[in-house]
Amino acid sequence: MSHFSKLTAATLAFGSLLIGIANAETVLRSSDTHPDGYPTVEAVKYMGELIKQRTNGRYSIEVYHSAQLGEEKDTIEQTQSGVIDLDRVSMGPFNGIVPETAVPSLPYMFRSVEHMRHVMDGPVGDQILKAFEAHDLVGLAFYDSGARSFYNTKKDIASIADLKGMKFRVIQSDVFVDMVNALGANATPMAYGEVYSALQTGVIDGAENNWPSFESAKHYEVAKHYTLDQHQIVPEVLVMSKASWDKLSPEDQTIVRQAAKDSVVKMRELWDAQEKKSRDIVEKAGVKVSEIDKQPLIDAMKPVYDKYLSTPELKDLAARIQAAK
Ligand code: GTR
Repeated sequence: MSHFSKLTAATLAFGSLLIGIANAETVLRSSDTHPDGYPTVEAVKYMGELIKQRTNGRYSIEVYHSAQLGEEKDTIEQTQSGVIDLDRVSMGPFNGIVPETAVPSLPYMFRSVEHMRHVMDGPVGDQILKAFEAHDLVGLAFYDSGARSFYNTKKDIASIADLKGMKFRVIQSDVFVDMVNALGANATPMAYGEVYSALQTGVIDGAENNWPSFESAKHYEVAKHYTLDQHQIVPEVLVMSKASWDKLSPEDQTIVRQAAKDSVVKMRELWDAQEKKSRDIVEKAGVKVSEIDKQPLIDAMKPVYDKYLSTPELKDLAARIQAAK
C-alpha cells in the first residue's frame, strides 16, 4: 500500500469511527420554563437516563431549562414544527390548540391533587394524551402542578369581593382569562418570564400559581399576599414533536413512552417535597397566606364551564372527570 493510500485508509477509518460515534447517540432537546432543579426539569432528566439505559446509549435527553429555548407558547410552536423534540409545558397554553385540554384546566374541575392523579392516570388521561396527535404532537405524560392560587402585591384577599378590579397576570389561555374576568378581576395574559418585572413595576397587581413556581420565579419577593383559593389543579404536560417521534423505530417509541410514564412516579415524589419546601421558604420570607371561602368562586365559574364544555364530547369528558372517585 502506498503511503498515500495508507493515509486515505486511515482517514476513512477515522471518519467512519466519528460517524459511528455520531450515530451512537441522538440527543433529544427538551424545553422547560423552570430553572434547573425544579421537579419537572429533574423528571425529564430522569426520563433521559432511563432512555439512555434502555436504548444502550443510542438516545438521551438534554433539558434546556430556564426558558432557554423560549417562552411556553413559542416552544409549543417549535415543537409542532420539529425544531424542539420534547416540551414540558403547563396544560394552560395548549387550551387554544387542543380543546380537550381545556377540560382539566377548568377551575375547580378536580376536587384534590389525588383526584387529578387518579383521573390523569386512567382512560381520561389517555384520551387527552391521544388528542395531541391531531396537532403534530405526541402526548407522553402528565406531571403534577399542585393547585394554583392568587397572589398579589396589594392586600390580603378574604372574599371574592376583594378581587374586584384587580389586575392579574394569567397564562396565555382564554380559559384563564375568562376565569379571572368571571371573578370580577381583570386578566392580563403574559409570558411567565415577564411576570416578575410586571409585578415589580405595578403593570399588574398579582398573578396566580402553585407554591414551587411562586417561590422559584421569586414572585414572592414582590407579592406578599397569597390567597389559598386553589382555583385550578392544572396538570403539566410532556409532549414530543410528531416529527421527532416518527424518526423513532416502533421499539424505541415504546421505550420513550414507558420512560415518560416511569418518570411520573419520580416527579410526584420530587413534587410533594418541593411544595412543602417552597411554601416554607415564602412564609419565612414574610408572605401572608390567607384562607378564602371557595364557594362563591366556584359558583362564579358557571359561565366559564358553559363556554368551554361546548360539545357533547367535551361535556362527557367533564362528566367522567367529575364522576371519578
Ligand atoms: C407553572 C407551570 C409552568 C408555567 C407557569 C406559568 O405552574 O409549571 O409551566 O406554565 O406556571 O404560569 O406560566
